[in-house]
Amino acid sequence: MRFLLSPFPLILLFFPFLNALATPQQHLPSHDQSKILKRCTTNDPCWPDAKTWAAFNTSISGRLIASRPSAAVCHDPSYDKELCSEAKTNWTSSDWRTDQAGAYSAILWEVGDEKCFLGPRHEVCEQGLVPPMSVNASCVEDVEAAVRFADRYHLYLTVKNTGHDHLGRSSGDGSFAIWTHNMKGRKWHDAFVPFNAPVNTLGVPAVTLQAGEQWLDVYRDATVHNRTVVGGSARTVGAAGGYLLGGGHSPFSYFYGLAVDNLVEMTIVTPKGKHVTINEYSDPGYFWAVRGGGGSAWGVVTSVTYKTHPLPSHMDVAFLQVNTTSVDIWKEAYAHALRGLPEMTDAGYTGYGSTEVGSLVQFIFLQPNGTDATLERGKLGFQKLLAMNGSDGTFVAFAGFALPSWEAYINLFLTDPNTATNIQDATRLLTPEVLSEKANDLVDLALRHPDVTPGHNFIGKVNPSQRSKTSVHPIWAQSRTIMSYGINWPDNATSAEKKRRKQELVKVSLELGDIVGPDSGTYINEANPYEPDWKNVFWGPNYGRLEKIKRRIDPRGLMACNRCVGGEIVYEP
Ligand SMILES: Cc1cc2nc3c(=O)[nH]c(=O)nc-3n(C[C@H](O)[C@H](O)[C@H](O)COP(=O)(O)OP(=O)(O)OC[C@H]3O[C@@H](n4cnc5c(N)ncnc54)[C@H](O)[C@@H]3O)c2cc1C
Ligand SMILES: *[C@@H]1O[C@H](CO)[C@@H](O)[C@H](O)[C@H]1NC(C)=O
Ligand SMILES: *[C@@H]1O[C@H](CO)[C@@H](O)[C@H](O)[C@H]1NC(C)=O
Ligand SMILES: *[C@@H]1O[C@H](CO)[C@@H](O)[C@H](O)[C@H]1NC(C)=O
Ligand SMILES: *[C@@H]1O[C@H](CO)[C@@H](O)[C@H](O)[C@H]1NC(C)=O
Ligand SMILES: *[C@@H]1O[C@H](CO)[C@@H](O)[C@H](O)[C@H]1NC(C)=O
Ligand SMILES: *[C@@H]1O[C@H](CO)[C@@H](O)[C@H](O)[C@H]1NC(C)=O
Ligand SMILES: *[C@@H]1O[C@H](CO)[C@@H](O)[C@H](O)[C@H]1NC(C)=O
Ligand SMILES: CC(=O)N[C@H]1CO[C@H](CO)[C@@H](O)[C@@H]1O
Repeated sequence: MRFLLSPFPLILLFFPFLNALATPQQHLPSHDQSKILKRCTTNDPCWPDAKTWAAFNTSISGRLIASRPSAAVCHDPSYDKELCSEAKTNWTSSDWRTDQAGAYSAILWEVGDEKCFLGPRHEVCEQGLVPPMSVNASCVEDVEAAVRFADRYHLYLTVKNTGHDHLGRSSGDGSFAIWTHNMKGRKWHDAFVPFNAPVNTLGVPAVTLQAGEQWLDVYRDATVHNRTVVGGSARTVGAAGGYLLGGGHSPFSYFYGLAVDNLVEMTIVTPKGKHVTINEYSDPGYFWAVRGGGGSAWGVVTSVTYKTHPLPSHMDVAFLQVNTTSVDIWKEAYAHALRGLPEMTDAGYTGYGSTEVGSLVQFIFLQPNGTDATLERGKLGFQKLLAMNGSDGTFVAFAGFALPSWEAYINLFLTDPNTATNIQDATRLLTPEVLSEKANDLVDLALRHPDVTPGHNFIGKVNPSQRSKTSVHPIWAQSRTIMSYGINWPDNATSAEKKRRKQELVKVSLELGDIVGPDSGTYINEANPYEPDWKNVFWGPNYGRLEKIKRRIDPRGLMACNRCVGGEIVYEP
């Protein structure tokens, strides 16, 4: 076993995410790619009156919240000295944000094109994209009541769990929200048999999570049960909501696939307001759709049951860090690093990476139960990069160490950074062929767009055995990394500046699409919120079947979100 502490500064800028303002399609000139969402918002005369809301509130035991943006407590008329000071201290805290109905992790999906920041008390605080009414759901009955109310009054319905979404799918201008965060609960099973399974079906070790569970809590509890679960590399991301519905990548994906591959059953309130249990026996089409179909398009998930796995005996961790002194050398180094990823991922490593154009490339790799031998094998991919060490002021470090447990890993490395920023990404999944043949093009793309920063929200070979049972883009069976080009802006950026950057990101998506080819795709949870060719890029050949199932499950089109199956809301850059 190698030493326990990293010798390198861990400035790991994982997970650059999303973007910007964006108004739902219904407020914009129509666009040939989209239909117009015709549902009631607070801005419309068909929005229910106060009496109707009060009666509804009573029917759900007073659980209706007039939700407000997270900085509202710092402005009149809702100024509160203590809460405002707490807001200032915790502004970038992921826990503080996920505990509020009206707070979102990327500030741009909270404020939209309006303003509500931590400025002076007299400054305005506008509602932005925060749903003005939210149900603080505590049980299935609350969810059923809310879905039926939304259907009856024809409301624009959104579903918010943690508010981490990168595509703005959990907020919505003038919408009515179901907030699932407080639906907590975990039940561990030694031998779980799905509902309606054929007799003699063998049970599997599993865990049932209520809709509001978050990964850190699940991992900690799993450890107590000597098990682990295929989940995100994050503390506060939801374990039973959007993460799963979009696919869900994990440090365990090399061995056990995506989160959707581990789903054995789900309970969900359908858009028709009915609570049902779905699995591969009870409704195979619907079950296939929720395993990658994304966002709130399919109903409101109330619980999920995942297979569990043995805890690793230890976690092998490795860092690769390259410091360069010029753009040309950075280009060469980064291209070598990209070409090395297939070898490293073949050796069983998953990882995350970030860069600073011209000066830095850094990756963290990890492998449950990895050994010196697996690391030596993976390192072979980086020989040309390692050979650059020492010339032209280039510094290359590569070091591995072992942590004694998964818990030690999560305690040290699970951080939820980039909160309250305006980051958004253009992304694609890259195959070994693209990585080895197109590395220079991928690096040049970043240099043509000085505002973007390349990075990797996930690196890894994903066990493909369940791929055909899920609706995620089939490219997941081959891909070795998510390549992302992130863009950001300060909160005080002008509308024109924001628009310019969003449009630039669309250009990056198009150029990236040209490099990887039309059959490639991306991870929908970490995609450009303004992806132009989104149906194809998000789901490829699966989109047609998804759309058919959507029409069966949601014939009245109650559940719509940005670039979700059905396509009723398509935010414009
Ligand atoms: C710090 C950070 C780390 C991340 N790490 C990873 C990672 O390691 N692996 C990975 O795959 N992804 C990761 N992601 C991306 C993550 O998968 C997405 O942000 C995802 O959208 C989060 O889902 P959520 O339910 O927590 O968030 P939300 O924003 O609340 O919801 C996201 C979407 O799911 C819908 N939704 C949520 N709950 C329900 C429900 N009960 N029923 C129906 N629809 C629902 C919402 O309407 C919305 O469309 C990370 C994101 C962040 C911010
Ligand atoms: C709903 O009712 C509760 C309890 O009476 C009340 O505290 C809350 O403010 C009400 N919500 C709204 C939006 O009026
Ligand atoms: C939401 O409900 C939970 C209990 O389920 C309660 O603890 C919490 O205070 C409520 N939040 C708001 C904002 O009403
Ligand atoms: C977990 O493993 C430890 C050590 O092997 C054992 O003592 C403990 O009883 C186990 N816990 C459970 C819940 O199985
Ligand atoms: C790691 O090793 C443990 C203990 O031998 C084993 O139970 C577990 O299945 C292994 N996990 C992986 C991912 O190899
Ligand atoms: C490499 O870059 C990182 C991040 O900028 C910095 O912290 C570190 O000191 C640099 N190392 C060397 C050897 O220059
Ligand atoms: C790169 O060179 C530096 C300075 O000589 C050395 O400390 C470091 O270990 C070398 N890196 C690798 C990966 O060998
Ligand atoms: C935004 O704020 C920064 C300082 O915080 C300032 O330098 C910059 O000029 C401001 N930009 C605009 C467009 O107001
Ligand atoms: C609600 C909340 O998360 N509050 C935290 C804000 O930050 C302070 C200081 O870090 C914490 O002590 C609070 O718990």
